[in-house]
Amino acid sequence: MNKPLVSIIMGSQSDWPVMEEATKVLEQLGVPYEAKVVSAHRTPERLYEFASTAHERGIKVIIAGAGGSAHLAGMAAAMTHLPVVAVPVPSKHFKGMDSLMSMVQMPRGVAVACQAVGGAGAYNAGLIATQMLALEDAELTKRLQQWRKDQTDSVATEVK
Ligand code: RP5
Repeated sequence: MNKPLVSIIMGSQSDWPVMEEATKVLEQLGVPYEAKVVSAHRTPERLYEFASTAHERGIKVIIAGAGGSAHLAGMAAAMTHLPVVAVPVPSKHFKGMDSLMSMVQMPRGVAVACQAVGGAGAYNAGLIATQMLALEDAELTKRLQQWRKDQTDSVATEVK
């Protein structure tokens, strides 16, 4: 596989069933990615190493998914100039409302692009990362435009 341009990080292996959704558009449109477990609170040094060196490895966009008190995206964004797309993962007790609130309300000056809670948010994280990369990639732009056309064409007019 080519060198990854998108890095998908998540707080726990248990986030993967949700975060795997982010890989779907990336695979369909041929965007190379990597996926790693990086926990803000369980592996803080791994997070520091990851976020502070991601740009040197050629990563262009980071997708960060976590549940509960989900500080992963904000902490990653604090340590890199790369765009960070946040995915609130549904949590056991509050169904991801806690994750959403901890990601969406970033104080001024450190930005994360927060998506919807759960699988749709993860899927759209892959999509928006692709759109960002397409800004500087004419071939990817063509594939993205075709992908969008195919999606539009696939929507039925009649309900049955
Ligand atoms: C967060 O705590 C993770 O992102 C995950 O969503 C949640 C639960 O993690 P596990 O206890 O399943 O490892 O750090």
